[in-house]
Amino acid sequence: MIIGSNLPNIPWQERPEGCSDIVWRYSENPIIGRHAIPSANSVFNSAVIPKDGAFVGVFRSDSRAMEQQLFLGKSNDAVNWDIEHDPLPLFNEDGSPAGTARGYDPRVCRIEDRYYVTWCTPFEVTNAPTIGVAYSYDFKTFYRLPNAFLPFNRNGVMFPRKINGKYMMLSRPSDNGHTPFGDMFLSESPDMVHWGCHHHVMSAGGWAWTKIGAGPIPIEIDEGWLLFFHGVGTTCNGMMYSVGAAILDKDEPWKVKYRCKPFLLHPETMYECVGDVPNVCFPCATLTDAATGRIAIYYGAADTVVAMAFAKEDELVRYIKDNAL
Ligand code: BMA
Repeated sequence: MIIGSNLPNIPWQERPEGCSDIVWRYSENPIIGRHAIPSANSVFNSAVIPKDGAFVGVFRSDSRAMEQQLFLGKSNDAVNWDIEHDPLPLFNEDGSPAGTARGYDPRVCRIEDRYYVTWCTPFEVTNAPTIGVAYSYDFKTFYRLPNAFLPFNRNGVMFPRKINGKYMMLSRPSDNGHTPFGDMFLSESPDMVHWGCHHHVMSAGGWAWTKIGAGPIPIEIDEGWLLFFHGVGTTCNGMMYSVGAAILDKDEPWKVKYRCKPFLLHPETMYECVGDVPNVCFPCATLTDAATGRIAIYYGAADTVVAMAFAKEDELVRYIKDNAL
């Protein structure tokens, strides 16, 4: 059972006839093409969230000068997106400009009256990757907070509410390059500025033998937190990014209750296997409807376009438990 809002207007398609997959793709993928912004070389690894009966999102685009920036977008149906042409401007909390949101792989999380964006951002001076944090009340003006961690870190993913009075964020310490290792950790904060009390959550292994990283904001369910993550295996031909899932403990979410042994989505379509970086399915967001248990998953495909897939919470939870490591 999903603990959350009823959102009957999220995108949905029933599982195709004859398909027995637990996660199945949208038939009209990709939903966002590589030139959805005039300056774009690619639009991928992006995050969406409901707002006022419609949907908003933060989109990663690599420009034709190969600058990595974040862009705001909006949509009435969460399939057809209107993405702004200029990168997201940031402000300091005193209202002074703080540049644009340079970086990649945004996640968006609503906590109480704020929308938080976390993304992989170059740390001042060094340009080393770390987790940027900004918040907005209206999804128009975003205020930048201090970076959450020291470099090098990627895949900062917040929980949508405080747990035991603390904000919590998953992350994946990394290196300055393409990182041939990586486990998932969880850090706590009393104020969204100071992050500590670090816990180990999951190690790379199985089909994700090189590294793993949290994907969309964890979904609260009756038995804990449903977490989609990306996992990477390295072959003689490079890295493959697939999607897996686990269920974390509700009150101590660094404890993994069940981790699904098989992956749920693996690059196999043309738009996942061919692009700027072949063989990548990189999930950054979900939309859920508590009443029906429907889950729409948004993922970047081949570092080039945005695609969507679907799952039903009850089937997925049963599958994770029946196939737990
Ligand atoms: C990771 C990030 C992701 C990307 C993936 C595959 O390190 O850069 O944005 O999707 O590599 O290239």
